[in-house]
Amino acid sequence: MKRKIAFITGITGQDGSLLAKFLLNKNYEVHGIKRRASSFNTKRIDSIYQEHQMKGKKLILHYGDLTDSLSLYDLLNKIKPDEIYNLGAQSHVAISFINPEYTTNVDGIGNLRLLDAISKLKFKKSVKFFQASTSEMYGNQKKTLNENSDFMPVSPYASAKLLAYWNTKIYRQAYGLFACNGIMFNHESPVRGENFISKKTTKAVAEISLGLRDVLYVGNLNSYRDWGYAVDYVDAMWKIMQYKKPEDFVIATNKTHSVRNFIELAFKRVGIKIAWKGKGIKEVGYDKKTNKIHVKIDKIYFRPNEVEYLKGDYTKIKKLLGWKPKVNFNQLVNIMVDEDLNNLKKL
Ligand code: NAP
Ligand code: F7E
Repeated sequence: MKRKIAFITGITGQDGSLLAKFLLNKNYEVHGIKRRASSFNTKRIDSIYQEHQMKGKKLILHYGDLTDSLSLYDLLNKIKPDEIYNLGAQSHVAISFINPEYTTNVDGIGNLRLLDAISKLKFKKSVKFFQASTSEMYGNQKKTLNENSDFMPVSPYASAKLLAYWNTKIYRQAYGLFACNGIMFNHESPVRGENFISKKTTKAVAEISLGLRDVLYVGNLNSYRDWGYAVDYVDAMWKIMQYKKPEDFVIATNKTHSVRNFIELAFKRVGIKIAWKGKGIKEVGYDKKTNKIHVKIDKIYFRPNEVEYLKGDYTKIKKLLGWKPKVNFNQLVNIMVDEDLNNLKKL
């Protein structure tokens, strides 16, 4: 059987690196674009990196950027992928308020550049396309969300992703492309970017437990997220692409927890019981045994607009594709804290 070829944007990110490993295990040839940077940005894929000169290599990296239409079209035409996973993005919600135009260009128009390039390929009917859509598109609704829920974005990140979501549907309808949206709720792993609350917390907790620092500074403790394990989510992406027809699916756990709860569980893993005192930005989290303050609030981490509550209903993907999350919230926090502790002990 012919080896399948995948093309991944965002291969150097959390999901892209996990997906590349997943697909290589399934015997795919995997191509990915990396951005030119002044220092190497391939840390997450170093363990699977194959020298350019290696014969029969299965992982091939190309310089590319979602803001550069010409190179995208050329690459797709040359590589002739069976499956395209568009995971590249400026993915930080808070930073999208600071760099809104850039975020819209990469996350919104980047998707359009790819879809339009695909629609002009001779082999467009045999290519499958996955768009990394997001629960942020729902905004503030305080209810369990599914594929039929309304979208009410409240950040430049979310509105850019909504543009991409709609164009994915439009190109599917207009040109008959096999193009799907995975509407993904938050998913984390030890290779999560260090300025997302999960990784920021577990790394700080590991450092605090080893006496390397004292305090974790955070923003809103009271928002709720539906947090899953990224390894489960790349499996869902692949399953969506193997389905007999292109459809949109929510990928979630149907459970929600507060940021406060995440922090408490992370400290619990290293034997510290966190209690809280004070109000608003004066609130602090302290070790119940020693009274030492380990969590403080810094208003720099609050957003101009916040999504307060997210919980997703994964009934559709379970029913049609047999997918369900394998790792629960507690296990996820423990996996991340343990990995951060191990990494620090290796230093
Ligand atoms: P991530 O770790 O931030 O990775 C983003 C990737 O996009 C990185 O490889 C980054 O390259 C690349 N990138 C950024 N700007 C680019 C550009 N102009 N051209 C090409 N590539 C660019 O994000 P993630 O957590 O893996 O998320 C993957 C995708 O799923 C993103 O589209 C995100 O918006 C979406 N999503 C994520 C979640 C989640 O909870 N993780 C939930 C819903 C949707 P560098 O390594 O060079 O920075
Ligand atoms: O924030 C609060 C913050 O930045 C989670 C991205 O992958 O998931 C992610 O977006 C919550 C928010 O993720 C800090 O205000 C408190 O309520 O980890 P986060 P996010 O914004 O939910 C969605 C689904 C995506 O699509 C995105 O790409 O935590 N929070 N204190 C904090 N957040 C951060 N980053 N840092 C803090 O200090």
